[in-house]
Amino acid sequence: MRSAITICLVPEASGGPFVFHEGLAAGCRAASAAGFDAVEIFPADAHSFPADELRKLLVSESLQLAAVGTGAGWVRQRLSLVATDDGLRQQAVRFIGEIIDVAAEFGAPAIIGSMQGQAVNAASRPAALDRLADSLAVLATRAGRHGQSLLYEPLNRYETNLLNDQRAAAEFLQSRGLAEAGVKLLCDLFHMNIEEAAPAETLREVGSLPGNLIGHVHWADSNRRAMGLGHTDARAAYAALQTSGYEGSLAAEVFPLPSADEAARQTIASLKKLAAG
Ligand code: LER
Ligand code: MN
Repeated sequence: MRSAITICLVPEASGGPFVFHEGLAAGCRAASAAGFDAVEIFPADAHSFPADELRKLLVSESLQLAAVGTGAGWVRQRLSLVATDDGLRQQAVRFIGEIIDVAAEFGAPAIIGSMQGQAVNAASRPAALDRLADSLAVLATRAGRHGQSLLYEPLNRYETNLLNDQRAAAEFLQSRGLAEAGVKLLCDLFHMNIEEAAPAETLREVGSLPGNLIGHVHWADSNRRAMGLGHTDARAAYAALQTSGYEGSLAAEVFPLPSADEAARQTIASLKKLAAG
C-alpha cells in the first residue's frame, strides 16, 4: 500500500481536513521530507490546476499523484451531481470531467465526494439517486477513456443523505452497472467511524466483492486527526485491507493538528508500525 497526504490549493477550504495549505511546492516538499510516496491534491478547478509545476515537483521530490479532489465545485460554486436544475447538474459534470482529464495525465483518478450533493428531502431521494447514477455513468466513461477508474466516496449523514455506508454504496454501484463501468469506492475511515458498526469488517466485506471495489482510502482517525490520534482500530483496518488485497493509497485526509508537519509525521509513524506487523 502506498502512503499519501493531502495538499489543498483552495483558500475557501482552508478550514477543511487537508494537511498542507501553503501551496503546491511547499506541500510536495513537506510530503517528501516526511517520507510519503504520493500526494492527493484538492484544486480550485481544472483550469487553475498547476500541471507543469506538479510535473516538475513529482520528479524532484520523488512523489506520485494519488488522486485529485473535485469538492471545490461544491465549496465555491455549489455545483452538485444531483442538482434538480439540469443546467447546474451539467455544469457539475463538466467541472468534474475536466478534472478527470488533468488527473489522468498523471495516472491519477478523480474523487467524487462533496460534489455528489444531497437530495432536497427524503421523498426526493430516489430521484436524486437516479441523477447521481446518470452523472457517474457519464463521468466513468470519461475516466475509462483514459484507462482510469472514478472514485465515489460515501459521506457521513451530516454531509449527505444519499449513501452513507460502504455496503449501500457498493450495492448502488453494482445494481446500476457503475461498478462494471469503473466506479470504485473511496473508503474514508473518518466517515466510516460514524456510519459503520465495525469499519474493519466492512472493509473486509466490500474488499471481497467481485471486481475489487475499494479504489482509494482516506486514512483518518475517528476525530479526523492523523491516524493514532483518535480511537480507530488502525491495525484492524490495515489488516482488513491487506486481506482484501488492496494495493492502492492510504491518503491522510486529516486536519493539520497539532500542526501539518506533526500530522504528517504521525501518519507515517502509524503506517510504518503497521507495515512492520
Ligand atoms: C472528501 O474527501 C470528504 O471526505 C468530505 O468529507 C468532504 O470534506
Ligand atoms: Mn474523504
